[in-house]
Amino acid sequence: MIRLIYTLLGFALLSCGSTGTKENGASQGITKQPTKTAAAPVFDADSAYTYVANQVAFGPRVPNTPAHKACGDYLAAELQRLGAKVYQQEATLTAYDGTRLEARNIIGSFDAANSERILLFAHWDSRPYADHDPDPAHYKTPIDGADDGASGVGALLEIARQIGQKKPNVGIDIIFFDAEDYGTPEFVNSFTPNSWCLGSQFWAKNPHVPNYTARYGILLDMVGARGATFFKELQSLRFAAPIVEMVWSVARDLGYGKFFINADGGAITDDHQYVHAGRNIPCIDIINYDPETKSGFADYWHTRKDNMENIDKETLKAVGQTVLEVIYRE
Ligand code: AHN
Ligand code: ZN
Repeated sequence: MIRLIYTLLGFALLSCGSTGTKENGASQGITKQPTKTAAAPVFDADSAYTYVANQVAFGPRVPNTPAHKACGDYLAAELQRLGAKVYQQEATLTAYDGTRLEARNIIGSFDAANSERILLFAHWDSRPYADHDPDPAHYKTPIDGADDGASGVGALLEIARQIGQKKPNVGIDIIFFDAEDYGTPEFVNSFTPNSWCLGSQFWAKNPHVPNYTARYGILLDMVGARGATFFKELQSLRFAAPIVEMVWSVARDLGYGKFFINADGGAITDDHQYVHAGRNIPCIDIINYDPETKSGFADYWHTRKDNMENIDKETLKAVGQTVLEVIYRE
């Protein structure tokens, strides 16, 4: 049995001090008792939802398919339209079974001349297999990936739209990584190391800008499902504890404590690990995870149920507004 989630022992949790507060400005569409005012724009959850739906409408974004190509073109064009400098990084990557994947990382840079940068990222491909589906007849059915894939990208496109309208103090890079979710399926009995996160592995070795770095990175992975919970992911705590504490504290300030749980979750193999390992950028993963469940992931995970029915604007809002607030406090 392949162990994707594991527990880290002997792990020291660092706490960072309080985050800065700003005393100016009116509350801007923040739900539930804002305790701090901020200059962050309002994250429009309807817009983010539409961005999620637009991706799903292409069909499963499985590498080497027309839907994947068309959606990639859409994402690049949209980033450009919103004012980003767009880089498209194409690579042929080898999957666990030897399949050659025509992959594309899509990068949008805002305020590219600014040397102070924050990196935001998500994966835009969707899983070719419903290998956790209750019905084994569907193990090889590609999933919609409304949450697993499209939600993070949708939230980041809405963040890009806001950044394009109001420039923050820091430069922002948004990366949509490809081929994250083509990892060895449950129905295959062999283990291939590093079969997940192929796009981020490639980028970490070949960044779009030589010697690329950023203050820190935030990964949005499965950030749109109804009833999602974001526990503090253990690799994030290990390498970027102050960022985790800052983000979770901002979320609590904004009234989103029911999503951002003030407790440790599991350690998850995800794009943030490769970005950290390859570029030495401290990265955190905001990911729907529940340490109480069997796999740690929700019941729709890698099943046909990960469709638009699964998406809740309230969850998108909690994550999107929190990330915007973090950016505009810099
Ligand atoms: C693994 O299952 C190895 N990692 C979870 C990362 C992931 C998959 N995120 C979405 N799908
Ligand atoms: Zn997945």
